[in-house]
Amino acid sequence: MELGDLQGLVAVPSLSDPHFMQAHYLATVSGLNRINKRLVVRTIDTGGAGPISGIATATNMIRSEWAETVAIIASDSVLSLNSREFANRADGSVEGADLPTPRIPHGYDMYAQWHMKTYGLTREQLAMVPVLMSAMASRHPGALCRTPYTLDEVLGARKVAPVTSLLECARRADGAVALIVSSERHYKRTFGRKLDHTSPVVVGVGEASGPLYPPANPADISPADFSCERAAKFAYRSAQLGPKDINFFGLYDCFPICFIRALEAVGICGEGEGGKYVEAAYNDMIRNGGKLDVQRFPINTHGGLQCFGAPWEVPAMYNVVEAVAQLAGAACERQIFPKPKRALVYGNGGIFSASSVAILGDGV
Ligand code: MLC
Repeated sequence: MELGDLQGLVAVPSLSDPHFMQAHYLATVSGLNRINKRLVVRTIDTGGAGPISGIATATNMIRSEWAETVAIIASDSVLSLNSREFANRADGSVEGADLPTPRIPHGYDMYAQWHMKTYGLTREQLAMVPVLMSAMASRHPGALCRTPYTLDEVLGARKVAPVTSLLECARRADGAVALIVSSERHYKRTFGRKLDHTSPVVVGVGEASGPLYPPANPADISPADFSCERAAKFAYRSAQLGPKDINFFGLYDCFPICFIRALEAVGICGEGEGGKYVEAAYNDMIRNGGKLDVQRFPINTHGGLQCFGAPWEVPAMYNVVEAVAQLAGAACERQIFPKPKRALVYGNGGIFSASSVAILGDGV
């Protein structure tokens, strides 16, 4: 494809370099608007859910025949911002929240404490999440974390909030991903062949919303505040599939509680059982000499936000990139066998404020 072949552009906002109507800005500075006067452009602001909401939007543009090829762009460079500036902008994104600074980690921490009280999640189970994710990341050449953590290292790291240490936070990073979604007709015309087992397709999408930040009183938190269950239900329904049909999961994990809730929401385990599921996977890994088996734990094989890296609203796109690699059988030493036929990717925005789930298939 050439730049001028693009008929649609979807972009998510950037924290480090914000622009009014980010997608229009990108289309203008790249010259895309001049090359294609019929370009359809949209900025999506659902926070970290943005890339998956972008897939929903691109798919709708194609179904409505506004465009045959749509690029989804996510980019940010929050590692290049100095720490104080990052902290100010990140705190500012949840303006009005009655939370200590850093507000975002404290917001998730409040939900983690709620889960501990409600379902018996333990502090160790939370800390096992980055241990598992670091084992995954150590196999990916593009990940920031290249050495697996031990449980003691995670628990002993600098405390950021009451039940959150530094190693349990989304890891600030610079990064960008562009994804092109096209119609089946365009695919056949461009590649001269039908969709096959190496061509990923979008088979269903679901979205749902929650509040921008937690209630001032933790007693007011309820399971209905988490929108991921609803988004997953809509995605499964539109794909006419269920959790057992999925062979790879790319779950948003900005903090361990987000990952644990996601395990429950997408149906990998029951409500309130995410901590036990993580502990079982951790024990399995320890019994296996510290090697995490991707066949038994086909989740975030790239290492997720805590260990692969988290450039603000980009990271859900890394879930998609990893899903595409797994579906194409191109995930190298991280490859799940037999090659997955269906993948679920989840993006979460704000502090459990937006959920977008997409189900991808392998084109056969
Ligand atoms: C930081 N470091 C880490 C790390 N985070 N190392 C491993 N794993 C992590 N997760 C390291 C840095 O590389 C650096 O190392 C040192 O710790 C200090 O990092 P810092 O970021 O400069 O420190 P500080 O200013 O004190 O801030 C720490 C922090 C901050 C945890 C408060 O990084 C933070 O707020 N992180 C969370 C980011 C966040 O909230 N993202 C959005 C998630 S919500 P060295 O060697 O250079 O000293 C979401 C939804 C949405 O995703 O909509 O966006």
